[in-house]
Amino acid sequence: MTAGRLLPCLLGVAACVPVAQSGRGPGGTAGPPASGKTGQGNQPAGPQAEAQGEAKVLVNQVGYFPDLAKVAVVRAEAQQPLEWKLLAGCDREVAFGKTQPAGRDVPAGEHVHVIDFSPWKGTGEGFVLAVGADRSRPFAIGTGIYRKLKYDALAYFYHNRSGLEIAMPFAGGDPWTRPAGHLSDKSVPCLPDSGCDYSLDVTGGWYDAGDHGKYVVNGGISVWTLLNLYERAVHVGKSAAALADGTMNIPEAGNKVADLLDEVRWEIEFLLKMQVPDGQPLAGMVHHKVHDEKWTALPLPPHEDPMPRFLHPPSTAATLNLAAVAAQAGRIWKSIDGKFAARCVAAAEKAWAAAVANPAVLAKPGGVGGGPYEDKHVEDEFYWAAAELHITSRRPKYREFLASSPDYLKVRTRMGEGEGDGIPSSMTWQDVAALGTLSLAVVPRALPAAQRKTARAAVVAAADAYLAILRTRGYRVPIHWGQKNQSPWGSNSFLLNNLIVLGLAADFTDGRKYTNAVVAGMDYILGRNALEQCYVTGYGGKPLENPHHRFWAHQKDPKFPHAPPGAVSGGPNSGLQDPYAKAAGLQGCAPDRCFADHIESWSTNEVAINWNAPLAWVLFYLDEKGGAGRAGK
Ligand code: 9MR
Repeated sequence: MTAGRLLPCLLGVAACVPVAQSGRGPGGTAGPPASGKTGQGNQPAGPQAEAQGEAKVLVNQVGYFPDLAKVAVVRAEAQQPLEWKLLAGCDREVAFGKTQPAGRDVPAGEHVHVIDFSPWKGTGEGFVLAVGADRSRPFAIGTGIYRKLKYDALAYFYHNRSGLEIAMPFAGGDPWTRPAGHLSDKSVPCLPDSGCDYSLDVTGGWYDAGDHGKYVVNGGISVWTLLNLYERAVHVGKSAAALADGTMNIPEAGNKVADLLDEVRWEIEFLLKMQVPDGQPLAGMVHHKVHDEKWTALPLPPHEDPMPRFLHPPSTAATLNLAAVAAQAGRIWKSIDGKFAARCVAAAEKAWAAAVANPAVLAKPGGVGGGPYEDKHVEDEFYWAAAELHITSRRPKYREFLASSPDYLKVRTRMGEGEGDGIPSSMTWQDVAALGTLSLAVVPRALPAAQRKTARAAVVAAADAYLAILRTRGYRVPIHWGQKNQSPWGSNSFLLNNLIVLGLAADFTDGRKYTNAVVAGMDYILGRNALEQCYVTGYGGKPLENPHHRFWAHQKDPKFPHAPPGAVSGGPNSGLQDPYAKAAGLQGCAPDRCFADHIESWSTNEVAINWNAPLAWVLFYLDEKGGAGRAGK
């Protein structure tokens, strides 16, 4: 194969153009609906796929890096290899080869072949893979495929800030501007009969998801993920400049502080406000959540929310989440804003002490008006918080606690009882032990050399487990849905979190195989999956169109905007908890197909801070590895 730069055909299809630039974003006018089955049920795969006219040649619809793996998937029952061709502009054949039959992919419920066209190094737009008469959607090959997308993924957080007017130029377009939401969070009372009778100023923070709740445990993992993106870039990676001041389109740009940190501080300030004040019986504990009394209907801009809101009782999990991320913030801001750093460390130490004194205060399941975010097991939160506190403050008590934890220097690769039970993944909002070990492995001098080696080896061992899974899957993704073969709520985030582990393993070993597994996971997110669905808004030939969100509610009411580019859907969820998904005929779906790109499908198609945070992490990582670490927009 010859490598070289390809000139796109004048009449060729331009791939990889954010949809917002081609008619359906800032102008607020709807373009043609994505082809495929948007808004309808997805039947089980297999031979039916053909009958339904589903595309057979599945690619990352955004693109591939010239120097990293390039893998596509073909739905095919054939046992023999098939011929494939790579076409550049004007259908010029530039490479060809034979597919590799890969058998039945269990989560997708269909037989597939694999095309590995990694040797092709040519760049350009509008490439197409063809197998017989079947053609893929067009895609790009280049170092810049994620250069804009990675910032769009981070812009998600500005768009979802509470307590601040979302204004131009930061909003990226007039339709996305809106008045500040929930200024009444200035004084939110305790839930009646919940054991306290004060009100707190809990303004600010990010809305959790499509709803207007703010939940400490989900804020915690989201903050950690974004701060880990920063710590990795500074200590292990080569792309800190890409996160520096002036790189993001936010009001704080120009204040000499890395923009990523400015964005994350918006949430940390809110988390600090959730701590029970001195003088109260549970001083130092942290309220689990603040949300509306009842669920509100869609659409609803945040500033028009009429519901009373309440502070829900403190929990040990929320308290340890604050302890962990405030400790993490304390070390990061030390050289940037000493006063803020000291405030964070003090809050973290106070939270730790309160959690030790109240080690089993568990949030209740169920409830109305907001998510429960309940968690029966908090040993993992204790370990995570102790790790962050140890790294930051070096007090012997944290080190002693750490060393006695069963999670010490380990990275879980199987979710325990609770969310995603039995699924091979390392972390969720509910299962956070791995976060402690990842910080210990990333931050220099957190541990003596021998222990640090053990922590890094645990990261690599977890990555090896995910790599082994990838090899068993026809779709070549480093995850499956456990023995029960059931995708969990937010399945895309389980995958994205595995990609973080794989990415760090590559950092620690220079192992290209791990980086290529990260590439493979992102290929799934961006279209190489059973539904040929790009799960991110504004990108790919079949972009996500209608996530469940109270403001980005264009599908419900055309006066409201579409989602801005860069938001990832929670993705397939075998649970099908929402009535829309149930009524859409999804029952019996193969787990990778239990999804509806419809605003009403809150259990398969919501967006959330803990899902966009790992999306941003992985995109920055890949842009560094495959795009030569270019800084700036
Ligand atoms: O992501 C959460 C998922 O793990 C839970 O199973 C589910 C039900 O408790 O809640 C999900 O989180 C939602 C939260 O409860 C409310 N805001 C939207 C969140 C994303 O769907």
